Amino acid sequence: MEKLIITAAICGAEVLKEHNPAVPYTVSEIVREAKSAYDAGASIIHLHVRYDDGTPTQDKARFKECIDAIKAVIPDVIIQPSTGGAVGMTNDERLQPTELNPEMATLDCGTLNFGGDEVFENTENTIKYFGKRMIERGIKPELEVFDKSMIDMALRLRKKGFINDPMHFDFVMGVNGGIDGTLRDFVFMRGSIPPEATYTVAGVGRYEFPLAALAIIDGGHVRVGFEDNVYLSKGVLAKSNGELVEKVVRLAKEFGREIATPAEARQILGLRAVLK
Ligand code: KMH
Ligand code: ZN
Repeated sequence: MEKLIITAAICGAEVLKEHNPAVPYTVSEIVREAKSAYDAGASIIHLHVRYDDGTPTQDKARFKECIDAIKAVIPDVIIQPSTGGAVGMTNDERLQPTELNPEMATLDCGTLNFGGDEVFENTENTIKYFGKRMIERGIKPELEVFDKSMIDMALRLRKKGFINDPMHFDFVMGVNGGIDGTLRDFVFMRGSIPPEATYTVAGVGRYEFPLAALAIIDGGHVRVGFEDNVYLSKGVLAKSNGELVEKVVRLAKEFGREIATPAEARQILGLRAVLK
């Protein structure tokens, strides 16, 4: 079985220090959390950035500052900026980090309710626009799918040339407004992608570790981190993103799955660095 790629979604756009005091806002806090995840075994950092007061931003300069600071400490880690940003941002605002030519970035494949009156909007034209940008810049999209219909949208847009093979999906499961995080849902999502595609699973809240275990057994990959869940176990806050990654590494060991280094993750995902 392929080695396990662990992605750490260290920050997100919505989770706050009120939820867990270790949620990073400042550049140095973001570096601290990225390093804790990397040291524990993460090869990819899924990155949102904030201003010092915690406000989410897609500002290119802030992304550059954070990426440079992370790379200064852990140069080989794969940085995967978010192009989802936060609910309500415009397309061009969200796309700013792609101007820095990262190896990967997220590509959200549909619109969904995001709690209360919030709608995370990704029309077909938005997905096409983002997909085209990523092809032009050689950025590997992580296809974020919050429901089965979003897999179908990604497959249609692949046929139309807006997404290239090999596809890499991120099943984000358990969001209020998206697909639930049950075993049945996981099997449905997993069975709906092409056989040659790779996937990672990001279980939200209490689904984080059960879904991680399923992906480990199945040969998929795993995302954990404060963006998705702030608890190490029921009622116990994680002290760092690294603690969440350590738990995945322990599970992987129990099931005999080795952990991929960033170089191995680049190979598995066919990132730009290995295609040259
Ligand atoms: N913050 C959410 C609205 C992504 O990173 O691409 C969107 C999100 C997805 O987190
Ligand atoms: Zn995100």
